[in-house]
Amino acid sequence: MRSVKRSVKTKVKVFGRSIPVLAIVAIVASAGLVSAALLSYYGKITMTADVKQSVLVDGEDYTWELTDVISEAAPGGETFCFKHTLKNQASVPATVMLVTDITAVYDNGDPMDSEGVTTTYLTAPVQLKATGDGTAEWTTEMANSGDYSVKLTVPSLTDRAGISIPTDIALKDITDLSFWKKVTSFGTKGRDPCVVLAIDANNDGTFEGDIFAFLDADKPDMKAAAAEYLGSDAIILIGTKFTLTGMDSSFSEFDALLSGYGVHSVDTDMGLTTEDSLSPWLNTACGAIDPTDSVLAVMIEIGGQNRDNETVYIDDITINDDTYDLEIIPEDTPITLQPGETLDFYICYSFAIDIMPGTYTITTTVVPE
Ligand SMILES: [Ca+2]
Ligand SMILES: [Ca+2]
Ligand SMILES: [Ca+2]
Repeated sequence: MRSVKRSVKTKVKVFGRSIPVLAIVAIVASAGLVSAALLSYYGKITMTADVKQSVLVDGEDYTWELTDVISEAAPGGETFCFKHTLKNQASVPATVMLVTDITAVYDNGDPMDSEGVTTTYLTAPVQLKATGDGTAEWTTEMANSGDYSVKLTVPSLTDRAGISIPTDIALKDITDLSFWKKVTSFGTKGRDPCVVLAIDANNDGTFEGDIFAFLDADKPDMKAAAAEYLGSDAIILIGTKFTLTGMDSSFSEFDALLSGYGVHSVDTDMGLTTEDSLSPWLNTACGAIDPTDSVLAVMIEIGGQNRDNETVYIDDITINDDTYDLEIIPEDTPITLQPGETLDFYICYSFAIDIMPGTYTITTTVVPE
């Protein structure tokens, strides 16, 4: 103790700074206290990364809320499709799944069954339509490509069922128009499916016709029916005059450009021809229809007075350079995106014609597998 007291007045230089010797003693004493412990580490290396989300939905990360808006107050009987994209920004494959959640409440806020609304995930905006007791549905019962095809059925002569694909191609630019079909049943009458071109004859950018309503209309006067159900627009109906003589044992290709055709608008009433080539006609002006008019949808359909108890499977629809393989993305099924891959997909919401009024909320969540 004495030596410590004596040292208090002595100044020593350490690292260029003058400190009392007492402090040095204290430091030494302090080191002496921990000299028996073990090192907890030899060194530290720290990395900081600004991590971005690997898979983006519509180019956005999880913090964005994406919405599909159906503006119609009464969507019963209709299908609405919305385009979205998935993009894998990572340098390794990423696997995701689409998960659907549906809730429904009555107008008074009480919860109710969400029956009557279905959600389908597609890789192309293919819409299925049916009237009467007709049905149009995705099926794995048989397929020409992949796992799926579309099954159309019409139990009676007053039912219709079809597939509609939005397009925007001038009539004169149609170079390829075909599909694969397999008719597996028909009753007293059966025919191959028809192709219907929805033509924007008045060039306003929309097709204002109701194809099924026009085809089902009483037609003592086709031009009057066109005025009522097609407005200022037009259709070309492509098909065969010949009834089927038997079922198809396998899928076969139907080339619409090598088939008969009828043309209908407010100023044209041309019944199904027996000619077997639509191609030259696509470059011929006829009343309101010009070769430069746009085809805004291609429909493949069965129904009407020429078919009963008919069932047909449709697959692989080719419209010029695009072939629609009619595959859906099943819910809860892994989708693998390669590095840098962008996948367009469509969410289609279908509402039953007799759906209960209320508020339906459908949420699609893109989750890591
Ligand atoms: Ca298919
Ligand atoms: Ca139009
Ligand atoms: Ca026109």
